[in-house]
Amino acid sequence: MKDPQNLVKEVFKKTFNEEPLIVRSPGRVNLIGEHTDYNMGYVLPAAINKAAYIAITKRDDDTIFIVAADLDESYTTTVSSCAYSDKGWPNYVVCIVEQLLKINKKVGGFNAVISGDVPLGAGMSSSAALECATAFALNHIYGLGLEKMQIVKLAQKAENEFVGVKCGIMDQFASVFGKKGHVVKLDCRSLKYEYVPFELEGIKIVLFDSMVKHSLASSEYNVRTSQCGEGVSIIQQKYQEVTTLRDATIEMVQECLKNESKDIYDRCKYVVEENNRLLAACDDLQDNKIEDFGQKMYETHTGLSELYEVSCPELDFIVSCAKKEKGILGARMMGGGFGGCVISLVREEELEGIVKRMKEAYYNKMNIGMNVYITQIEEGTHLVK
Ligand code: GAF
Repeated sequence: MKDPQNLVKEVFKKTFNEEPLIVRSPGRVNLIGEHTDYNMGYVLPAAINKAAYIAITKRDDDTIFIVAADLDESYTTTVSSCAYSDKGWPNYVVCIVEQLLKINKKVGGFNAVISGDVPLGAGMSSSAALECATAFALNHIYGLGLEKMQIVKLAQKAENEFVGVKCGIMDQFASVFGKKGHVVKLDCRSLKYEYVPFELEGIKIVLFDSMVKHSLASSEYNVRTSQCGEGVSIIQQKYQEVTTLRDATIEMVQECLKNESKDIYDRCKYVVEENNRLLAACDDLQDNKIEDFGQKMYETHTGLSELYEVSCPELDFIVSCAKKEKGILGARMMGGGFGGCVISLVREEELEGIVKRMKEAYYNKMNIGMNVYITQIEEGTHLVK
């Protein structure tokens, strides 16, 4: 595959005969803290070495002309109509223009070429990456004066409204605020964040891609958000101070939800436990207890699989194989679920053998060829030129 940064540059020059501005916006991993963001808890993501790229220049008219370099396709609409396309891909750009207009930002036409190497549907936030790249680029060329956090919120709103997923803020935040060599501990309620160094000697963050595309993800995701909301309303009848699951304790969940439907009880139990687990995992990091951190990743997977029920047989199988490998410190499904990747921490000296065995085991059991990504933690959204 051609380097996407060079690709957008070349295709732009060939198509428009101009020197574009180029923005890189990365995909993300999340070490621990899954399905906690929309419950106003904590997350621990990082931006990675796979990203969406947009090459862009202003136009004098109202036209939006977008080229998808990888697909060799183009799409034209106007700012005033912001018409969506049946092709799908242009909409991740158009939805951002739509959101900018909604907050009365003056955007004119533009030429753009997009590309990227964030695998689609693998739970690494390819859509958030493209949306953030677009918002950042338009902010720059049209001098809209948006702060980074406003870009994050705008891109999240675009995903909520256009994709129809009531997602939290983690993916867009990680893409924009990521920092090389660090994970970001984000408090999703106050939006206060802290950069925590994550350069572990001899340990790699490895993603095992189940290659299962998460078709259930949007609908079941929204079911989970409302089940959590239902749990909160019940707890609130006794404890008025609880406005989100972030405020609830395990004791409150036991007391108020034990006699409710198993779904509500299990979902809420998982979220409260996961939030506590993340805080304990951050202490492990600080104390350099990386084995303990890894164990918590396994516990998260069990919670996501058995209580939150967002895993699938393929992800469960990958995690069960990981548990047999001494060189893997921890592994769990990552992101919304129902497919996508397992994130793991792997000892570098054993990496080669582990990758080989994991691929073989997966193929033998599922008859699916697995992709493996060895990630590095990189900077968040920025101009590359
Ligand atoms: C998806 C969502 F977009 C995030 O906001 C987050 O909720 C995640 O699933 C689960 O932690 O990636």
